[in-house]
Amino acid sequence: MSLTCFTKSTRPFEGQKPGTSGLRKAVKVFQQENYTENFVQCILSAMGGSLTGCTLVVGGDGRFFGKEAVDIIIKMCAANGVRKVIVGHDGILSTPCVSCVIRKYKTAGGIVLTASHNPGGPNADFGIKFNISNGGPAPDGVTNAIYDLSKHIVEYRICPEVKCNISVIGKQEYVVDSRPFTVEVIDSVNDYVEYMKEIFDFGIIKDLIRGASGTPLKVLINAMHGVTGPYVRRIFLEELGASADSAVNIEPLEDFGGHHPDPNLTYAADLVKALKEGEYGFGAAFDGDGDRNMILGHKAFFVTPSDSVAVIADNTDYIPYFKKHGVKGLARSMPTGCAIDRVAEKKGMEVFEVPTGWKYFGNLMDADRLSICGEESFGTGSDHIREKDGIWAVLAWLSILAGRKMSVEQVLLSHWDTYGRNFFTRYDYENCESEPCNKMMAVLDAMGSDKSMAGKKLSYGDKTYTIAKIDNFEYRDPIDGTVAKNQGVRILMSDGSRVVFRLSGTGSSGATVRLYIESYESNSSTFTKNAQEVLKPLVEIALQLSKLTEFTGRTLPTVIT
Ligand code: VG1
Ligand code: CO
Repeated sequence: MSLTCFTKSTRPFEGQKPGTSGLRKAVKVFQQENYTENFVQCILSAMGGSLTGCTLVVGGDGRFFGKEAVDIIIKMCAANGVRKVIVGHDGILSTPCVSCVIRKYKTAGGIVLTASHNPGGPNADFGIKFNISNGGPAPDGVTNAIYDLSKHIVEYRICPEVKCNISVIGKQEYVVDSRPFTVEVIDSVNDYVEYMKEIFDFGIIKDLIRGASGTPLKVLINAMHGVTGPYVRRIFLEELGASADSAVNIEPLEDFGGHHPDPNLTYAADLVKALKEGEYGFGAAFDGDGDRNMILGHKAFFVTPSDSVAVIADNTDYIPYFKKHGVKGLARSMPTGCAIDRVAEKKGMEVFEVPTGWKYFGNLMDADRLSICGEESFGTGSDHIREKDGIWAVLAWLSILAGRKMSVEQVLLSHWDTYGRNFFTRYDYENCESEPCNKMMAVLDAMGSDKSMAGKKLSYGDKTYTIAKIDNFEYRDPIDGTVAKNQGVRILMSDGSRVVFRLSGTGSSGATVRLYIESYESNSSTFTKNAQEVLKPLVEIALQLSKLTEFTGRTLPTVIT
């Protein structure tokens, strides 16, 4: 029996503009009649000629409203001429896994249902992201096209008769408008785990954990009730033989247990606390959709994400994937600390500075100019896929610890010994009012064209910095020439220290100001100092210069990392 499709008329919704990583809004916004359907139709329509007969991957981080969204997407894919949809079991696929599956099965792209590190549940956030055929987040050209379509949409296509049970693994076949249509529900972790076993030597990591040649390494992995739970169970407990108490919060929950599924020192405080007690030698946490990671050593020794990616880039000899494929180049997002630049310089490699957001790395990887990259926001990854990858980062770290026979702290100390230390911190002022934040950014932006700023001396306590240059970061993609403007105001000091201000593009309401501070030290007596103390003068200078408290009314940040 051929199922019938319908064209339903609709009206545009305002603000369906994807941000740094997809469209993120309150669940209640997505639940409005036609809201989700409109956006999905715009994604499908933006695919143009590649839509008919294609295969798409659909999955998400298991948050509230995810299953409803999967159902809508399947019904709309059926009606829009898609040939096949590959869905994660129960709708569960981590963001890196979606990227892996898109690439492995050479599909036209995928739709990821997540608001990543934003809280979930009926009163929290939902999100929809589109990934293209390279497995990476859609570039600006595509998301702009989706947004333009959303402003003029008058109808969408749906086939309500396609009833699909996503809790059963296997193929379900349909005939829709006389065309065959297939939904294949896949195991959420198999493809990803197989790939990780190709990239890393699981035997070596297993030996490290069980202490085959010395003391066992006790690890604690916190999945924060996000999507990584099933991956953690399979990889760390079953494959790598870590004891059952090595993994916590591994049941994905629709509301992440009421927490922010964001692996940083504030929101993963329970991991920090457990590591401080000293029983564990290694700790890690992931965000809701599994693309972010936080790495801690014994006694909660904190590895900044900017250092983490630099260490991985410096130690690729311990990772079989890089021995096989080589390392073509390195990159970081603009606000990320510059530790990786030093590794690139020493190794004679290209290093790229791109705007915030993983979508800017994809072209460089596709052109074979980039292998390892990261963001200060706990994102680390490589060209094995086109998303940042939390579990990959942990496996990379464990491979390095095994190879170098050192603790996390020793690896960092040896890294700083070679390269010096880029002290880095980020202050987030979440949920501010938008207007005053926009004004503050405009004032900072104007400083860029104020000739009197260069050479200006700014002091706090006995520290004095001289402004070398202020600008608003602009990026020209070296591969396709597209230009991304207004990516954050940079205040560059004459000694190489940097202050960066930008507004978040992942919030669902209001504004979040991010203040990034970095300063470099080559004197080894400073390496073990507390970053907050070292950076305090520069933070204070940044706050005075921007008049942040006057504009936002905030005297303290919500999160410091
Ligand atoms: C934040 C981070 C950025 C990251 C993005 C998506 O964006 O700063 O580095 O790529 O989140 O991460 P913003 O615009 O809020 O600063 V995730 O884990 O949400 O996919
Ligand atoms: Co994420």
